Amino acid sequence: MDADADPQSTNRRKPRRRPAWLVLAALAAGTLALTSCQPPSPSPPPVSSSPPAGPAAAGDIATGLAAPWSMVPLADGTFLVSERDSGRILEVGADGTKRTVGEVAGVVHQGEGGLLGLALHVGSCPSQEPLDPNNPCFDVYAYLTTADDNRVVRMPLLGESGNRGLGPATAIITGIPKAGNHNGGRIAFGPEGLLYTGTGDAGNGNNAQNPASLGGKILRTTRDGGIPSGNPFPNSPVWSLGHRNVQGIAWDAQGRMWASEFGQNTWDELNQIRAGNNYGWPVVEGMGSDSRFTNPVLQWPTSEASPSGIAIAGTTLYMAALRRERPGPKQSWWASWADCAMWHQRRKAACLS
Ligand SMILES: [Ca+2]
Repeated sequence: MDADADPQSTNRRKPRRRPAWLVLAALAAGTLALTSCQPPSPSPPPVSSSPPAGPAAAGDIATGLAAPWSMVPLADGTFLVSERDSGRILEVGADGTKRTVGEVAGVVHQGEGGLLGLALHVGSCPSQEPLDPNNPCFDVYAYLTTADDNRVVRMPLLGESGNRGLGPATAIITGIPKAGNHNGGRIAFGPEGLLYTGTGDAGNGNNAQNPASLGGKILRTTRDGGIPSGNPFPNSPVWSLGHRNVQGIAWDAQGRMWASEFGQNTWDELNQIRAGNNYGWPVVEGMGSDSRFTNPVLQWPTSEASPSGIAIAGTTLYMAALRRERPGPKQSWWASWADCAMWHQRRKAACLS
């Protein structure tokens, strides 16, 4: 969730309101999904505002979660869910049962900072050598705000379904700027198995254009935090720059990377991410004519939606978004399947084919 959407944010463009009820929706609850596709066009394709013809809401899976921010599926059908404010990771069963797996040490919740993104990767399994391919062990990666910075840590996921716990945390990436808002926070492993981390400008747009800052970037590292070969800048984890607040990253079947961008006053964006490219913030918001910067593939007025998590199924990109109720005929809230902290009233579409 972007800080702009947080009631405590001091830099939001409009007040947002979170529903009193929090719902972890099923995948089928993709009511907020972005389903209408437009043919590729050299100019930004129009954003559909028509109701999606895709998945229908299946109902609540789990309620009573405190600012759930990220969730990752496990092979047994359960989900790991991060609670931003409490710093807890929970396992949530398909029947809605909730259980605390552990509390991530060092989480300091302030504004939209706290325990944010989660990701899973096969771990090193020190007690299980050689690795049993039929019973791998996993590490949980978590992006969190601490007293000093934003960082990514790794913890062994212990135990079995219904009895899971967390091993000790190892810092993987440290020194990402923190603030009350624009903390970024989305992490995911790309198709080649490397770790991508979306950061925010921490309320200081200069960070996004400063190659020495980890703020306002998408980072690419090894699972240990090292700099992999092929990164665009020497000895740097920076994969792309010029971002305001990246809270959604995903890859399509062709291996192309996409990211959502939460705009300030004018345009939200969907960007196709390429190594070394500069996406313009804070010099340009939305489409521009400066050849130094890469324009978004899609943009829409910030009054329509506030984008966060994204996911791709087939050629449809689903984007969770938050928007307060508008004047006029009352519309319903929909729960996001992509990120349970996100809500929206409008659907955004992107055709990736
Ligand atoms: Ca941009």
